Amino acid sequence: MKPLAAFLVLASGLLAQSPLTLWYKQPAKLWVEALPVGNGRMGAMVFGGVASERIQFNEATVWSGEPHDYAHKGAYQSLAKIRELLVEGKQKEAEDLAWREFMSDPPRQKAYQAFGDLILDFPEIDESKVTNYRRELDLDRAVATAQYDYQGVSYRREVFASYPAKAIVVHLTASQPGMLSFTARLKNAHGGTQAITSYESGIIGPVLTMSGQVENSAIRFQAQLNARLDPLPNHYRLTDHIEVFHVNSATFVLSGATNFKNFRDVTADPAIQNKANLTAIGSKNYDSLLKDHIADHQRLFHRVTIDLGTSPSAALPTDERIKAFAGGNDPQLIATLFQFGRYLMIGTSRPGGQPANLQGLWNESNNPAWDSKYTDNINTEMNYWPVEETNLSECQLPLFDALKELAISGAVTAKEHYNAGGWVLHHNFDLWRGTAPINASNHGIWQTGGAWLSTHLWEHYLFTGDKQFLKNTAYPLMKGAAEFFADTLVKDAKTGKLITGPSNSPEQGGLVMGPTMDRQIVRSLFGEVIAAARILNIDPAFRDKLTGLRAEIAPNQIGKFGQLQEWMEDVDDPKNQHRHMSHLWGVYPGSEITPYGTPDLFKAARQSLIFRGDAATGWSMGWKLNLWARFLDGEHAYKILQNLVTPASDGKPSHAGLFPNLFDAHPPFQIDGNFGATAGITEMLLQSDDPYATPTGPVQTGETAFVTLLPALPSAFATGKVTGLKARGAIDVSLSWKNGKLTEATLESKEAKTVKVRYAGKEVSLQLKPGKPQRLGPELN
Ligand code: FUC
Repeated sequence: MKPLAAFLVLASGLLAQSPLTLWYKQPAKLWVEALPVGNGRMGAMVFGGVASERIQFNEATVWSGEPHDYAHKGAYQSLAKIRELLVEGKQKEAEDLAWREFMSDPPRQKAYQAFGDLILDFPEIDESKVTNYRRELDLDRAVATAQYDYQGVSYRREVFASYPAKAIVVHLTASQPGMLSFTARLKNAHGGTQAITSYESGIIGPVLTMSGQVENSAIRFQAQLNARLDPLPNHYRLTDHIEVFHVNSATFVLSGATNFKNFRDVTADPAIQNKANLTAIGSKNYDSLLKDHIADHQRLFHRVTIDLGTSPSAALPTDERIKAFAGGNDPQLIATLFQFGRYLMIGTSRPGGQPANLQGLWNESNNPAWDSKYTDNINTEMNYWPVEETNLSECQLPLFDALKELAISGAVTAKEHYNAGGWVLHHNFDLWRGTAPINASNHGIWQTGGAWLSTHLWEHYLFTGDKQFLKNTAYPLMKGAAEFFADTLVKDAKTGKLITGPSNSPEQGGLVMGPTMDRQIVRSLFGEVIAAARILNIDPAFRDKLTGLRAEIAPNQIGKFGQLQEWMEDVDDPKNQHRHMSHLWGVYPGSEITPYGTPDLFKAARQSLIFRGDAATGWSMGWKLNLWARFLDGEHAYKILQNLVTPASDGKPSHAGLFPNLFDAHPPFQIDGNFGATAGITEMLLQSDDPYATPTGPVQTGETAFVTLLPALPSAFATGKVTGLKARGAIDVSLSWKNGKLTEATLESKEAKTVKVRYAGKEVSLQLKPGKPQRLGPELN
C-alpha cells in the first residue's frame, strides 16, 4: 500500500471511532435514515443516494394558515358555570359546555409543512458496480458526506446548512477531472408550481427558481438554487432543471424564504430575501463558505466536550450500534447521543428564527403528526431542557421571541376566556401564535403553558446572570403570566386553598379543578416573579400580593399508595402507566420537591415514578431519564437509557427508541426525545438546582450556587470527562472521574460567588473569585 492510501485507511478507521460521527455503509432509503443539517431557519435531510441523491429541505415558516386571532369571543361568560359543574362532580357536563362555549375558534391550529426536494440524478451510474460506499454526519463540522468509488473514480458529496450564508450548500467532487455529469432539479412539496430558470445579475452561475404557495394559506414561498460549476461555460444546459456535463466539481447554494414577517404580518417578499442571500455570498468559493460555516458551528459546539469511555462497539456503523446497545457495552454511543442533541439544537434554533417545533425544523410531510406544531404541555419545554446546561444559551432566544408574541395573543385569550389580565397559553401554539384551548375540552383546557414557558425565562437568567435580559425581556413576560393567575386562582371548595381551574393534568383524567402540576408551576412562577422583582428592585406591591397568594396555593399531597397525588383528590391508580408524569414536574424540571428540603414528598414522587414503569414513548423516556437522575439513581437512569437506545424500526412495527439516524421515536419522530436525552445525560453528571428547596420557600436566585457533581453516575460510565457545562449561577463546570470516583472538578464564575458543592453525600462551600478557575480534587472523595 502506498503511504497516502495507508494513511487514508488509517484515517477512516479513526473517523469511525469518533464519538462525533454518525456513519453508515448504505444510502438512506427512509427519511429517518437520512442525515439532518440545519441553520436554524432552513433544514435538510440528506439521503446519500448514488444514482439519485435526495436532499429534502424545509424552511421554518412554511406553514398552513394565516394571521388569525383564535380567541373565542365572550367565552368567559361560561367560565363560572364550567367551574360550578366541576365542583358538583359533573365532569361530563362541564366538558360538554366547555366544548360548546370555551374552545379556540376554530378548535384546531395549523400545521408545519414540507418545502421541497433538491434531486441530483446520475443516470449513467450502475449502482451494482459501486464500491467503498460510506455516508456520514460529522457533528464536529456539521457536514453530511457521501462517498464511493465507481470505475476507478472516487466521488464525494458534502452538504451543510450555513447560518452565516443563510443557505444550504452542496458540493460534489470526483478524483479525476471532468467526471461529473448529472442533472439537478427542484421538486415542490406543494404541487402545481413549476421550477423555472432565470439568470440573476450579481450571482455567479445559473439560478433555478421554484415558487409557490401553501394550499389554502397565506404563506407564499420561493426557493432558489444557484449552480456554480467548474468549469462553467458550455458545461450545462437549462430546461426546467440544470443538466451538468463533465465538470470537475459543482457547488450548489440553495436559499429558501417565505412572505412571513411575524404572526400578524405576511408582507415579506421571499424573492428579495433569496436574492439578498445569494448576492451576499457573491464570489465566495466553496472552501470559504465551508470555513465560515465550520467556524460558526464550532463557536457553539466546541463549548462542551464529553468522554464516557469507549469499547470495541465504537468501530461499528451507527445503525448497528443502536441495535447492539441494550445488550452490549457502548458508552461512547451515549456521548454521541448527547452531542447529537446539541448538534440538533444548533441546527434548529438560532437567534432570529422560529423555536424548535415537534420535529425541530425537519419535516417531510404536509400533514405531519400533531401538525408538527408546538405542544407545550411538555414537548416544547423539553426541547429546551438541555440548552442552558450544555452551554448553548443563545439557542433559546427564538423561544423567547415567540413568548413575546404569545403574550400578545395570550392577553386576548385571557380577556375573552377568563375576563382576566396578564396572558395565558393553553396546551398548543402554532406559527400564528394561537393560545386558546384546542382539540377537545378534556385536555385542551390546560392553563399553565405560558406559566411553564415563563419559568424558562427565569432559568435563562439563572444560567447567564444577565440582568439586562431579566429586566427587559424576562420580567415583563413573567409578570404578565403571573398576573393571569393572580386574577384567576379560585378557592378550592373543600380546603379553601387556592387552585387553578378549569384545567387538566396533561392529558388524562379529564377536565378538573386544581391539578397538582398547575399548582406546582404557578407556585414556582410566583416565586420567580417575586425574586426577579426583588433583584430589579421594582413592583413591591405586586411582590407582596404574590407572596400572599403563593402561600395559599393548595400544597402537594401524599396519597393512599404512598404516591404523590396527581389531583386534589386521592384518585391515582397505581397501575396507571400513562406517558405523562405531570405531577412530578415539581421534581424535574421544577425543583420544589427535593431530597433535603422535602424528603417525604421526594419519596412519594419516587413512588409515583415507580408506578409509571420504565417503558414509555420517546419523550416520556426522556423525562424519566431526567427524573431518575434527580432521584440520584444512576443505575435506574441507565436502565431508561437502555430502553431509549433501542431500534425504533427494525422490520417490525415502529416503537419508541431511536431511528437509524439517531432521531428519537415517539413514534413517530419527535425531537423532544433527543433533547430530553441530552438533558438527562447531563443531569446524571451535574445538577445545579437547590437540593434544599421547598414549595413555599424562596426560589433559587443564583446569588448562592448549588452544584452536585456526578449525582447519578452509573457503573457503565466508570471513567470519563466532561468540560464546559453550565450550572445555575452562571458557573462553568468541568469534571473528570475514574473507576466511578471523581478525580477533578473545575468551577469558574465571572463574578465572586459562594458555591455549595456536593459530591457523594458530602458538601463543601467554595468561594469563587471572578475569572479564577478553582480546582477540587481527591479531598472530595
Ligand atoms: C402530547 C403527548 C403526545 C405527543 C403530542 C405531540 O399530546 O401526549 O404523546 O407527544 O403531545
